Amino acid sequence: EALGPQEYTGIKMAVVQWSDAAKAEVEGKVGGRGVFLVAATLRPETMYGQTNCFVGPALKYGVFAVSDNEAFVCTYRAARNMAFQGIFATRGEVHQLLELDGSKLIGTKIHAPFAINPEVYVLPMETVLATKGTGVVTSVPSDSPDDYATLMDLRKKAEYYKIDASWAAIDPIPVISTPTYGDMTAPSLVKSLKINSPKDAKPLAEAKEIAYKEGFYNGTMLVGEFKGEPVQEAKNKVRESMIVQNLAIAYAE
Ligand code: A2H
Repeated sequence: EALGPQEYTGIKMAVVQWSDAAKAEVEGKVGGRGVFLVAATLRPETMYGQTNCFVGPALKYGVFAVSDNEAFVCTYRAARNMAFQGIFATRGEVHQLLELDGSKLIGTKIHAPFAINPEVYVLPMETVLATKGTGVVTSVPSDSPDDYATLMDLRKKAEYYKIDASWAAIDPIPVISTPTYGDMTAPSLVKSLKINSPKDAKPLAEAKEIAYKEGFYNGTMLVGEFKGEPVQEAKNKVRESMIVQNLAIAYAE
C-alpha cells in the first residue's frame, strides 16, 4: 500500500441502458442528467481493453448530482471526497439523488471510453472493497489478474451469479506486450500460478504485483494513439487525453 495519496483516474462510463431493477428506482429521480458509473483505476493506459465493469453486489451506491447535466454513480465515501476535490458544482457538498444496491446495477449497459469494444455490462465482483476508490472497478482481463479470474468464474457459474451469459461474452483484448508474458499478461500469470478462482487471494496478490511491475517497466502499447510507445510514457498521455475529452476525472484519496 502506498503511504502518500493515491492518484486515480476516474473513468466516466455512461449509462446506456439501466438494468430493470435499477430503472425502477432511478425513474424520475435524476432529472435530465446523463448518468455515469465512475471507475477508479491506476492503469489508464489499459482502457482500450475494457470488457465489462464490476461493482460489489453487497455494497451500497448512490447517484450523486455533479451539475444540472451530469450525475455519478459511486460510493457515498467517494462522493464526499469528490465534493472536497471540487469535482461537483456544489463545492464541499454532496447532493445524493438516490441510493442503489450494487446488486441492482448488475446488467446495466454502459459505454466504456477508449475501449475497442465500447458497449459493456456491469457484473458482480465480491472482492470490491467499499473502502477504496469509488467502489466501481472497470475490468481489463488482459492485464489485471483479478479481473481475469473474476470474469472466468462468472462465465463458469453464470446461473449461480444470476447473470446473462451475453454480459460476460467479450474476450480479453491485447493492449500491452511484455517480453516475458506476451500480449496477455494476466491470463498468462493466472495460468502459471495455477489460480482457479477469484478467492485465491495469495497467488492473486502475487500475480497482481508481477503484472503491474512487468507492464509498467517493460510494457509496450499495442493499440491506440500511443501504439509502439513504452507504457511508462503512454500512461500519463492516455490519462491526460481522457481528462481533456471529459471522459475521465482526476480523483485522489
Ligand atoms: B486497476 P490500489 Cl489493468 N476494490 O484498474 C478492489 N479493487 C479496486 C477497487 C476497490 N474498491 N477500486 C479499484 N480497484 C482496482 C485496471 C487495472 C488495475 C489493471 C491492472 C491492475 C490494477 C483495471 N481493473 O490494479 O489498492 C483497480 O483495478 C492493481 C494495482 O489502490 C485499480 O486499478 O493499488 C486498483 O485496484 C487500485 O488498487
